[in-house]
Order: sequence, then structure tokens, then C-alpha cells
Amino acid sequence: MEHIAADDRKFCTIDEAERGLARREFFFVYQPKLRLQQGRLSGFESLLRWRHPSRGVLTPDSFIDLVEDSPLTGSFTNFIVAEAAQTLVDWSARGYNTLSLAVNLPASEIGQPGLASKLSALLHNRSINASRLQIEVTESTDPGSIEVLASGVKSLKESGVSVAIDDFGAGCWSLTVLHRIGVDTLKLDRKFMCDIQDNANSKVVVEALVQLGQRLGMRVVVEGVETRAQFAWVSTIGHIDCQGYYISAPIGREQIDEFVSRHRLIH
Ligand code: G
Ligand code: MN
Repeated sequence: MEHIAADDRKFCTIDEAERGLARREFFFVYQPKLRLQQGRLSGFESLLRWRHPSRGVLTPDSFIDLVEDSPLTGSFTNFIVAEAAQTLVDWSARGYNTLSLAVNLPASEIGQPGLASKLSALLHNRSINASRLQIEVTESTDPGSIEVLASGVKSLKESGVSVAIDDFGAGCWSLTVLHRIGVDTLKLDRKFMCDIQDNANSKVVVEALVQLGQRLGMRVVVEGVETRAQFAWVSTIGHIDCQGYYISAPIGREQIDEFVSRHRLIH
């Protein structure tokens, strides 16, 4: 289990983050995704953590806004995608050839010219099929225009990388992104799961969003599945992927083999 420090957002500085990157204080944990109905493991999402020298392990909530508003953003993107490529190489060597790996990048980074060609080169040089990498686009403080975002997503998809809209339905993403940005996957924010037990209306909303995503040709991932009851319910709503503490909290790199050994992988 992870040990997470309390919210220290206001105490982190960009200098500390820059030093932390140079000193390798940042690392990743991995949260599995399950393909329901087949009951197979479809892949993992890598989640950034900061082993801060005095404050313990911090989650992105404590520092990501700071990084995204700074010139360090590009360095973090490079770090995140390089680590992901290396992880996919390691997985291939272990025979986990079908597992995908998702990374989180802010909308502002998706619009940066050259991202798609950088990823193509990174994956091609390592003989990794680009479709095994998925970019989860997160909302960013300054998302830029939807046109820039849409063209960044288009370039990524042309390079073969898979793209998801992250945390849909609870933040600022509007319905517009569903038809203006051609992503492969829609991830429903975990807040929906919190109240499906007490609020029948929220079940209706989740079912409708799953259908909407699927009719637009997207794979849908339901996040934040924490209880057996939630899992039982999401298992009834169609061909979706699901993620959450009920399946597994994020795990360390060293726990991946054990987790994989207990599951059947997707084909
Ligand atoms: O926005 P995104 O889904 O990328 O956020 C991932 C974060 O959510 C991780 O830091 C992870 O620890 C947390 N998380 C993952 N699964 C669950 C869950 O089932 N419940 C809650 N409350 N948090 C979760
Ligand atoms: Mn995510």
C-alpha cells in the first residue's frame, strides 16, 4: 500500500521540483485496468509520485499545477514518456506483449508541436508497437484552444498512439470534446462511482455516458470502482474497462509481476 503525505501543495516550489527531477526523486506507481466480461487484464496506468526529501511521498495533486504552469512541463513530459517506453520494453522482455501502458499528460502538452514524432521515434527505436502506449489527456490550467488540442490528438493517433480523455464528466471537459476530438477512449471520472449506491440517477448518467462513448466508437473506462457492489453493477453495463481500488490500488514496479501472474491478459 502506498504511504501518501498530507497535502503540501503550498510548500512546494518549482526549484524543489527541478532539483527533484535531477535527483531522481520522481517515480511511478501502476494501477491496473480490467476488461470486464472477459475478466482479463488490459493494461496499467502509470501515476507519477514524488519522494520528497522531507515531506514523504507526494501525489500529483500536491505539485502538478505548479509544474504545469512552469517551463519544467516539457522536462516532465519527456521523463514520463521515456519511462513509459522503457517499461513497455521491460514488459515485452517478460512476455507481456498485449498489455498497454497509459500515461497522464495535460491538454496543454498535447498541443505542443513535435510530441507525436518524438513518441514515434521513442517507440520505433525500441521496437514497441505504438498502440501499446496510451496518452490520457488531463485537464490543464490553461488547456489552450480546442482546435490545437484536436490537431495534437490527430497527430498522436496518426503516429499510432492511443489517446484517452481522462476524468470525463466531473471537471471542465465539455461534451464538445466527444465529437470534436477524436479520441479512442473515454475515462469516466471516479466521482460518478461514489454515489451510485445511494443515487439511482447517477446510474442513469453512467449508463448513458457509456452508451454515448460507445456509439461514438470509443472504448469506455469506468474509474473509481471501490466496492464489490460497484463492481457487480459495472459488470452489468456492457463491454467496458474498469479501474479502482476494488481491483487494485496503484502498485509499485516490483509488484507488477506478481499481479500479472494472478491474471489472464487480454489477447
Ligand atoms: O485522474 P486519475 O484517474 O488519473 O487519478 C488517479 C488517482 O486516483 C491516483 O492517484 C489513484 O491513487 C487514485 N485512485 C485510483 N483508484 C481510485 C479509487 O478507486 N478510489 C479513489 N478514491 N481514488 C483512486
Ligand atoms: Mn488518468
